Amino acid sequence: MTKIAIIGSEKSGKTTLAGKLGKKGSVTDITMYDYAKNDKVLTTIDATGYPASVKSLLTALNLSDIAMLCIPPQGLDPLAAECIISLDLLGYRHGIIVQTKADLSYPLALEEMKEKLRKITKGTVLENWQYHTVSTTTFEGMEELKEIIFSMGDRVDAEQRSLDSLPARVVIDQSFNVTGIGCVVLGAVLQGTIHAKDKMVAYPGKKDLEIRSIQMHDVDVKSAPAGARVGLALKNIQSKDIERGFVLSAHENVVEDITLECTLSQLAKEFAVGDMLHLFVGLQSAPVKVKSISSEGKDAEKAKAGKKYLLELAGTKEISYSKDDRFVLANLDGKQRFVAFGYSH
Ligand SMILES: Nc1nc2c(ncn2[C@@H]2O[C@H](COP(=O)(O)OP(=O)(O)OP(=O)(O)O)[C@@H](O)[C@H]2O)c(=O)[nH]1
Ligand SMILES: [Mg+2]
Repeated sequence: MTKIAIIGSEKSGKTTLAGKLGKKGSVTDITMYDYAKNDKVLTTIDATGYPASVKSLLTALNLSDIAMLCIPPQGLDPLAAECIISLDLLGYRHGIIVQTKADLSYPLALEEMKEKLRKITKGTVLENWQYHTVSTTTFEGMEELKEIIFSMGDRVDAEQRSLDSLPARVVIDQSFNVTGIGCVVLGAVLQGTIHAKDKMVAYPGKKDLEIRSIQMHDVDVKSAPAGARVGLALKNIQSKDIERGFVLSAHENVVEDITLECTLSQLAKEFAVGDMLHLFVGLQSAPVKVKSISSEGKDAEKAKAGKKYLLELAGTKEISYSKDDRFVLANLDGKQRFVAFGYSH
């Protein structure tokens, strides 16, 4: 089961490409496209709420295992640059750089563009990503793209088997009420294996629940492994008590204020004590105020690009996380909005 996020330059053909990879399903600030044939199951996620909302971009990336960065013949625009920074801050492992609208370019220009992109992505997580060229108009490269996606998907699946035995965690992206069934949620199994009748807790709200039944791509199953996209009918909880970003787990930390060990992006806008930033972890987010900045035990007034700091952040609402979760900080007033990644101290 492969989950892929389509991001990149504005008007690069992302939505058209997503539409060629599956059937349009649910639409919020992300749009899902589903494909299932034989043992090949693919969910393609278009971050339709981006660039207006960075949350849409992070949601699409967090629900996926593979990112597809689309660059048209016009090249990299500020949005694609912001996408690259977000991938780097997330430490995103798997992806493909897709040169789109090949019918509007020619081989030499595409080759030059590729060399440019290789230079720009040097030293980032995208450094060794595979390149591929497509056109959704002439269908050039489309079959090969699907093969690349599925073979990467197989590699990701194999990796995820090592997560099956960890404690189960499921991130929720939709929650609604179905007459006669009750609370139904959609989400992705981050790690572990879930079973019908498992008792779990929805964080950060700390509501106990039981899994009544599990579906994967509309088929009833008894259990679902790490990496699966699932629909769950839940017992003992109402849909109003669970929302996007909630995590079903046995244990998560719940906090409003947090101290993070952060590394600022080389391209971050500097910030100071007292500034407001936006904190993201998984699909959760919260505005936070910078209470203190310190570096090697010494207080600092400002945090600067490319440097490491210990940041004390005062939150405004409860968020939940697990020890190894990677946080991302953004400054929503910035031109390039992503600032840093960090781990809880
Ligand atoms: N010639 C050509 N045009 C394309 C191709 N793919 C998409 N387009 C056209 O490019 C325009 C933008 O396509 P979209 O799929 O909306 O691109 P997008 O990246 O989703 O755009 P935004 O979400 O607005 O950033 C549309 O007019 C498409 O018909 C292609 O492969 N070749
Ligand atoms: Mg679009």
